[in-house]
Amino acid sequence: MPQDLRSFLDLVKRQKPDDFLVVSRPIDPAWEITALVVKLERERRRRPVLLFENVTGTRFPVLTNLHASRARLAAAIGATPDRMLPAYLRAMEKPLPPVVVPGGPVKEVVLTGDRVDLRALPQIIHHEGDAGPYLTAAISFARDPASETWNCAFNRLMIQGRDTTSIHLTLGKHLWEFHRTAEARGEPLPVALVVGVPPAISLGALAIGSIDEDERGIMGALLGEPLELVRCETSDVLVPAHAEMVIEAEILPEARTPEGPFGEFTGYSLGQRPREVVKVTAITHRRDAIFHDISVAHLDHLLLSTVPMEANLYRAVRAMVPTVRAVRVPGPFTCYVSLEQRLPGQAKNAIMAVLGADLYMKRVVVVDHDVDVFDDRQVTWALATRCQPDRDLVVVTHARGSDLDPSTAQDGQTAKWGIDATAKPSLAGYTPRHRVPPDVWQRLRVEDYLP
Ligand SMILES: Cc1cc2nc3c(=O)[nH]c(=O)nc-3n(C[C@H](O)[C@H](O)[C@H](O)COP(=O)(O)O)c2cc1C
Ligand SMILES: [Mn+2]
Repeated sequence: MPQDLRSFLDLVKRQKPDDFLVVSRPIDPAWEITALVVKLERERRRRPVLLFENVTGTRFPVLTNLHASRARLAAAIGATPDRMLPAYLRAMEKPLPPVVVPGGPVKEVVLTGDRVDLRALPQIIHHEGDAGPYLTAAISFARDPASETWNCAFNRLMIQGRDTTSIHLTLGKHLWEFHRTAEARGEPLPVALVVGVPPAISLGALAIGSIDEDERGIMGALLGEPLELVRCETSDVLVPAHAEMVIEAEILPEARTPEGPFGEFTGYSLGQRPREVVKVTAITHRRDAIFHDISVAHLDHLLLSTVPMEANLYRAVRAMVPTVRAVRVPGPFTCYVSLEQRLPGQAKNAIMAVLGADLYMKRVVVVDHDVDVFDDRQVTWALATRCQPDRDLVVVTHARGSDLDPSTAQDGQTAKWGIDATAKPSLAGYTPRHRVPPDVWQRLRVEDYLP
């Protein structure tokens, strides 16, 4: 799979021309881009990749909504939508380490010193109440100050000046951990913020695992070849050679600035907090760079996050319960699991596996394998008819979750709950479901009764 965004856009144009919409009419980056994305989805049921050629206040074209279709995400890793989970699991199991190359198109333009200017980039404001323009498609690349471990993640960046942004580091996540290590030494943390890569790289960045696991290896496995990296101009950080743009920077020690509110995946505009400060040391980009934006809190964002989450949770549950059938993340902080329970108690183990495997998970529902977790009505039915809350509800208090959950007490300290909605003592021994006798079902043909 090619390592650049453009080749993937060409693939979309070739395979599904209706999925690619070029807009030449001028558009205001304040709210108009998000408004168009959401209206296309709600009023026309369309989720195309959008390329805005003429964005007010900038010379960079803006690309958004790239990830708003599961078929597109699957194509980006050489799979079909129903084979995406196994393809992702294979990449997690067999990462391909990256390689360093001498140069690449991301270095066509190199801006350092006074020539750095974040205000020349598209100043995209996504939702009402957002504190300012944000970069939403930047992937952070950083090395642990205390080891050779590398980490990649998406982190929202609020543009705060010519060479300054703030960054949202989820408390307890890996980049937050690296920054705390650097800060304890009184040092800045070198970081590169990579904008404009194909979905295979973005999906790899979102892999959830131990802090020792290198997302760059998963990116390589998803691409089908080692990720090619080049060294930054102002630090030793390594970045994808074929990206559209790289913002080289440092996260400062002992500096905080107000960040947010910002409309987020939770469905709320929230979270003004003192957050870490990023000083930009260089910007490098392709000569005709495309500026990639993620339509945050809409399908572009939600579908992209869900694939890696479901893969990780499936892997975690399967380590406990070999007969797990399916895992779905239907919304924020929520997971549904279906399994073929061979022994009483396996549903509870699945609950513990999910809550232990993902910081964000807060509610888990476990159902038997006859329930389709991709159908909310079936899950609701199982909850109503196979569950006694005094027996089947597990509550864990004072755990850690997302600091973007408005119901949490302090910055993400949260209770978590799991519901065992499997039939007890077993599905085989449970009250039978209603059905028409099978011989009648086989025999009767609808067309015989229609005019
Ligand atoms: C579009 C998008 C924006 C995101 N923004 C943030 C963010 O601002 N802060 C954050 O901590 N995580 C953010 N995330 C989630 C992290 O990237 C994700 O949890 C990642 O797995 C964390 O990496 P880690 O497990 O290596 O710590 C975002 C994800 C997406 C898809
Ligand atoms: Mn990580």
